[in-house]
Amino acid sequence: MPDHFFRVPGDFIRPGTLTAGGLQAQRDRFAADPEHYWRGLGDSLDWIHEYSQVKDVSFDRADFRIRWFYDGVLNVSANCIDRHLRTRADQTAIIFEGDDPGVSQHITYAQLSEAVNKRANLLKAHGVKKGDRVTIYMPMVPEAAYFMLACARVGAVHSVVFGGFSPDSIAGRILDCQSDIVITANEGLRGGKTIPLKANVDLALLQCPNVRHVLVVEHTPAHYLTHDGRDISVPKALESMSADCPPEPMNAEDPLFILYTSGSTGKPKGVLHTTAGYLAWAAYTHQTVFDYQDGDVYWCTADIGWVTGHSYVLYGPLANGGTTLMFEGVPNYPTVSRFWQVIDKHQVNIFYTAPTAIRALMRDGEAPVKASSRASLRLLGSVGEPINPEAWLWYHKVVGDSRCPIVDTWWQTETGGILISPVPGATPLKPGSATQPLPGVQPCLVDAEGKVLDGATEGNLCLTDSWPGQMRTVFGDHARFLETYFSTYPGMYFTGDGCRRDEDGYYWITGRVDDVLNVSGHRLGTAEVESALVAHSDVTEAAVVGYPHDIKGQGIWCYVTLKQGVEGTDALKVELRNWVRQEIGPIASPDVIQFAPGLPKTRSGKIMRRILRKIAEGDTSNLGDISTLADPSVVADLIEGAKGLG
Ligand code: 6R9
Repeated sequence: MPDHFFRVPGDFIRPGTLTAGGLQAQRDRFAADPEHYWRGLGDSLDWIHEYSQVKDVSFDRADFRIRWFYDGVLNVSANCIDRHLRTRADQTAIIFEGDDPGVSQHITYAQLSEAVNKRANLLKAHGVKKGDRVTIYMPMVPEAAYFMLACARVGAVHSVVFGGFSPDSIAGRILDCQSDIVITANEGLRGGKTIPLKANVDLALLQCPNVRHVLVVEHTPAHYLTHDGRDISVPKALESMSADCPPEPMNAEDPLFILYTSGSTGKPKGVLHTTAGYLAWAAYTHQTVFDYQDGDVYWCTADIGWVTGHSYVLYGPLANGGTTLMFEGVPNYPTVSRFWQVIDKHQVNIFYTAPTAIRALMRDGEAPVKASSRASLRLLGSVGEPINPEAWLWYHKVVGDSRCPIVDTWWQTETGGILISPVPGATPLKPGSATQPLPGVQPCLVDAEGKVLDGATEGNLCLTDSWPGQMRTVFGDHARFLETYFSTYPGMYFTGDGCRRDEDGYYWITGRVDDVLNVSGHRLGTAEVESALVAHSDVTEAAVVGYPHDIKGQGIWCYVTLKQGVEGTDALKVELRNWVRQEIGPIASPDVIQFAPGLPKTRSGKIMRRILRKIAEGDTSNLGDISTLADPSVVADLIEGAKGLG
């Protein structure tokens, strides 16, 4: 793959776009006076009581603290709504595009204000107080946004559980954060199918006797079972609610939300984010990375159940007074042109999605994309996993008509917002690289012993100092927080990712370090091999894991999904093996190629390598929990297909 710069076309720059000079000025300001630089972010918020203290951080485990803007008082919903009403009451805040292409809705800031205030009063009427945890299990509809903001308005801590999770997963999360209110909808809609959200909650609550109330949004006409005294119909209850609920004054460090995320071990962790720092970072990064300006229509396809939905569907865009699109559906319903049709219908300027979606759409070729205009697009974004150069180039050329820059944004649930990313008017791009840290972000690469590595090198990605959007703790388990993130390399936050830094100072995330292979003493990123495989014209997707090998220590096992109509022959295996040797080198030569019609993925599209490793190791007696997979049935096929290969 070419390792050259893509320069952003000159006509991308508008008045107000951050250019190379402006970005460098920000970096210089940070270097000269960090506190003054951070104040610029704090001052972008609307405060009830101004803060005077900017930052109080120590990553030393004996004396640990992370506090930002910590003597200030503010409210997140007031920042996302009230402060815009004077100038933007009639501007669209949220565009809703339903699963059914015939359904869409524009919600103005004035309408958003009324909706959120009423729901905030509804929460209060059901006993929700500042600091209480509220579980939200909803489809991608405006009601989800209304209730998240209503929680913020009354000072309650929301815990959004992705609408694809099972009753058991819901129950585990409700119990872990001791939440006694659940908000759900009777049904969700995705790809023309209904999802029985309320019925799932009913099952979950068999394990959660502590839950007092379930507030039910009526999204479809379908009837649902009502447990008397516990379940409340939201539309009925709203009839008597006032549209005036004063925002609760919150300390900068009061919790805003909990979001559960999986680690490499144990049950999901409740990542806790607080009020001011999180919002300041979501707003700053949304504005800077997407060059968001007044009037832009911005669409992030992430579900509100993931951190990307929190920061870049909801909080960042609304803090900036933006117009954000919420899409209920899926990329291939009713047709594989759906994304591009939505872009034309709503004249979307900025489009932010995940590599897995792009690779899936690549399979169907260019025609479904080219059937749309996409003339409104000016910027494309990628998040969630390394984007292989092949997919990057397709995204750039086919979706973006070679016009639109791509921002490959690296971050995590734990980081609250983007940390490493191009700034599109300023940073020359390299396909597959998240490029450089944003101003104020201080990454470093360390070796296994914790030695900091300089220059062009490869190592484990850490952050040597805090940024405002950093998570503050694991809910209910601060010791686990310190253990997971601050013990591997004392004094630093360890991301769990491996990373290469090239001679231009560009960062290339190589994937989770738990996925690093050591083949004959050579270190190799699984993502590198995958990237090479998917660059082959017959391959759609690939997942690579290590397995024990008598001579090399670890061998390379490649699960490969072929394009439709391509036959998985032995000749093709030989060809792919040679292809990888050619793309990376002989050390990367695959030992096993297994053709796989489907890969085990979480519902957010991440490949579950843990399962693939077990299958490759021949250790299938204990695969662990596979219930969170989008399609658990692929596992049996893979076990069958693996027989006799290793
Ligand atoms: C935002 C989000 C975090 C992990 C992270 C890394 C991977 C995310 C990436 C990327 C390469 C990118 N990741 N963005 N890898 N390039 N642009 O996805 O949060 O679900 O917590 O996942 O995803 O491995 O550590 P989360």
